[in-house]
Amino acid sequence: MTTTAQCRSAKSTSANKTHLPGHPTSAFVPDLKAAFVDAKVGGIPTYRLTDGHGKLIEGVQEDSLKLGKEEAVRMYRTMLLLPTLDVILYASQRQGRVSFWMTSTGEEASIVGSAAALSDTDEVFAQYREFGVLLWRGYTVDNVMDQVFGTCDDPGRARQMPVHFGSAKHHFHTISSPLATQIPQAAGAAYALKRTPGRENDVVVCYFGEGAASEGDAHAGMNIAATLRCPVLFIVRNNGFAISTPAAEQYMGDGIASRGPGYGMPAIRVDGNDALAVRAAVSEARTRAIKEQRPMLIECMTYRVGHHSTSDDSSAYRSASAVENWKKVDNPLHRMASYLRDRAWWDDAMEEETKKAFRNEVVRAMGVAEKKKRPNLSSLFEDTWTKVPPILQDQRAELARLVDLYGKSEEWAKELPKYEDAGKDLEQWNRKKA
Ligand SMILES: Cc1ncc(C[n+]2csc(CCOP(=O)(O)OP(=O)(O)O)c2C)c(N)n1
Ligand SMILES: [Mg+2]
Repeated sequence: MTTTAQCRSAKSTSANKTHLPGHPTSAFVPDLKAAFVDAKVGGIPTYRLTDGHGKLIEGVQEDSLKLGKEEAVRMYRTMLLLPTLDVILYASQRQGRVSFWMTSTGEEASIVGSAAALSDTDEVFAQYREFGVLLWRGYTVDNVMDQVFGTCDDPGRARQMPVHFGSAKHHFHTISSPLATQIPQAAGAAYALKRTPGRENDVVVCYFGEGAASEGDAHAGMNIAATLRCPVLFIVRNNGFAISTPAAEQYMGDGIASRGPGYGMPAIRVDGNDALAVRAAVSEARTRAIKEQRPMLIECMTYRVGHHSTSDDSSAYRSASAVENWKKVDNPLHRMASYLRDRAWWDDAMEEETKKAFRNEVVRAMGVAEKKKRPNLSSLFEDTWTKVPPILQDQRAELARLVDLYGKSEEWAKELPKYEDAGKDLEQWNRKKA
């Protein structure tokens, strides 16, 4: 006598598909060699619309770009502002005026091209090299300087080191240094977004580098986004390096795009130095993410021209001549400028004028920020708790005591006036005086 379970098992083993819950439609094969799969490195193509000189590739219809003069010029101007800020802030760090900076040089097309494809209310979770998205959304040079110099006008109240931008107004979540933490956060935010009435047409956008993609959090975030069908765009900037680790040592698969099918999400590899291709790819991914309610993976292939940060010297692990070469090949700024010039949307005079105006604006804003006060000392203890807990009350009282005790010493007397209220705001918390 046979049981029902035995019958089912007999039926499934004789069928030509697995029927098992882990994968109900996998075909059975008896050939051991054919049963192994191996990802073909380089098998995923790279989407591009313009060649290395900014000319549309044969067969690409200009109309299909849906890109008018105004937006194209705005894209290029935003791309140009990035290196202006980079050059001046990088030099300022060397002069000791700023403590830290990270450049975007070489990656302008990936950053601005993607920003241009988003809605201003899409929620952005960035790594640290994508603050160009904020510039695209209207964050001003003064806002940049308030953050970098930690002034009393910084909405983050000077609590983050430079580059760790955040702006609720611009739907840009505050950057945090530990790599990849933004990936599960983005998945969670996208899950919340799809359950929030009125946000049906928004997505979450999560930027990260190919290095961060090796973190465990990348797996956790992408898998949960796929299984819960979260509308999130994972935009990877594959810039060839994770500080000193070259991409060739970062992964053995076909870049990061190959992971899309592994998680069950559509993926595309894009020429990240082609602003028009990045814009088109992100725009399509965004439309699909909303319509299909699922995540999308976009891998932008680009090159980090600058050092990793002001704390790095990349000559220790790559040759200066390689960098010089990459500055010329497929240069994102040259390609975009040439596209505009070919349509008579841009010329030498505009280029000169814009660069000069940007330089003046950055230097002006820097001078203003440098003279501003820092937030007052009491602000250190505010915002996290509705009611300041006893342990922080004790610390605040201790700081008040120290300011009272040492405030007139030479060093403190020099420092305190740099803060709003010059430390006087703390007097009310000094228990000895109260
Ligand atoms: C969890 C964690 N590990 C290590 C670091 C140090 N670190 C900062 S940036 C970085 C490289 C990241 O490279 P990638 O993700 O490719 O971004 P890129 O800097 O190239 O834009 C490393 C290792 C860190 N910030 N957090
Ligand atoms: Mg990288």
